Amino acid sequence: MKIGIVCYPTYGGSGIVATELGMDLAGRGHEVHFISTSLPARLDITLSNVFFHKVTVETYPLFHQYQPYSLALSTIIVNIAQSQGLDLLHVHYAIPHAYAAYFAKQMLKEKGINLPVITTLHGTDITLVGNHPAYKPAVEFSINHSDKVTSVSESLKKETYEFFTIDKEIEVIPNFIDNQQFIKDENCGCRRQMAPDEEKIIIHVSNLRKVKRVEDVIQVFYRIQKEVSSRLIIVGEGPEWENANRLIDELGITHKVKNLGKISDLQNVLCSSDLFLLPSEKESFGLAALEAMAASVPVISSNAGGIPEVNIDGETGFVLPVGDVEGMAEKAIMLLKDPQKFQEFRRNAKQQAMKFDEKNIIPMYEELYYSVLEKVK
Ligand code: GMT
Repeated sequence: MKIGIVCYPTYGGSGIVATELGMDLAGRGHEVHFISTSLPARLDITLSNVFFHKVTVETYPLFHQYQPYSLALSTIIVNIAQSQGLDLLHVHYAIPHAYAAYFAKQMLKEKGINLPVITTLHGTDITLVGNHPAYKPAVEFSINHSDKVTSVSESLKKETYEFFTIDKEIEVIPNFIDNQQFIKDENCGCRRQMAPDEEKIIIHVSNLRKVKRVEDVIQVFYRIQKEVSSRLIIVGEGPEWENANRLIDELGITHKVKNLGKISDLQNVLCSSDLFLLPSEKESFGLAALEAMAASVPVISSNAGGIPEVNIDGETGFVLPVGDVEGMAEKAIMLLKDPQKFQEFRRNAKQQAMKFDEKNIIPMYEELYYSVLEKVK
């Protein structure tokens, strides 16, 4: 198949899922055309069968800061669909990708071309942004006009039906992981660089937005380090870093917290860690938690959205109500102080990550594509 993939190029979860999916599909012999504003962060463009097409948004003073991204995107979709003979288009994150895809599809229809559109809902495109009155009707319209719609968790599917009037069946295809990438490189030296041998490594990975409740991460760690010799590693960049940093200073734990920013060697850093914290306010799935579990790291998380579908309470970690920093710290301390339970949770976490292995999940997308093509024949 010739597959077009539209995604955000950033470190956000939807871009990562789209990129990993596209590269895997290329490995299975499909021709994959990525359409994005810049090269997606994890995309290996040297792979055969993988192509990148840049969306260029022409700026003009009249537009001020509101440049017409959707217009530029639908134009390039039309061009690529025609020049490359795409069989289908898979857009990740509804806003405004499903909307731009709809208009591209209409333009192509006038040229006698039928381009099936698959939309994957990732989370904030439904729960936070999509639900806003400024966007809701357009998001609802473009979901209803996609040929197929998928969501990354049962929880997100349920929320989509709750928030919008959807007349389509939404298929749940969970996020996935390449477990092969999470085999520890004993020579990487990460652990020693992050903390002295006697300290446990507590880790949080995110784009440090408000929804991630980074201050809860700090509060939980503050309580942990009083009981267990440990260090907090924060991976990622984002708007909440200043607030988090202020709290770290106030609590007097600056010397115990390290921010690595954006890193390329996340797998080895995770493989060298002991416990992952994900206290999010909203989280449709929690790909970051799955990555930690693939590295055999138990997770202390909130019960937001789809997290409980990934992190199993009392088995792979603990799941507590959003904002319950006391409870999260208590469970973390208990686990870190009980070596036997800790090893058991490590094994469970890895086993759970195996269920989400790409080998099990990517064929679900392939089947979906074939069923869509069969329908439009
Ligand atoms: O919140 C992020 O990290 C980015 C965001 C996105 O769409 O780029 O992530 C969402 O999609 C991820 C991949 O499907 C999910 O793992 C995240 O849970 C989801 N984030 C939220 O729902 C807040």
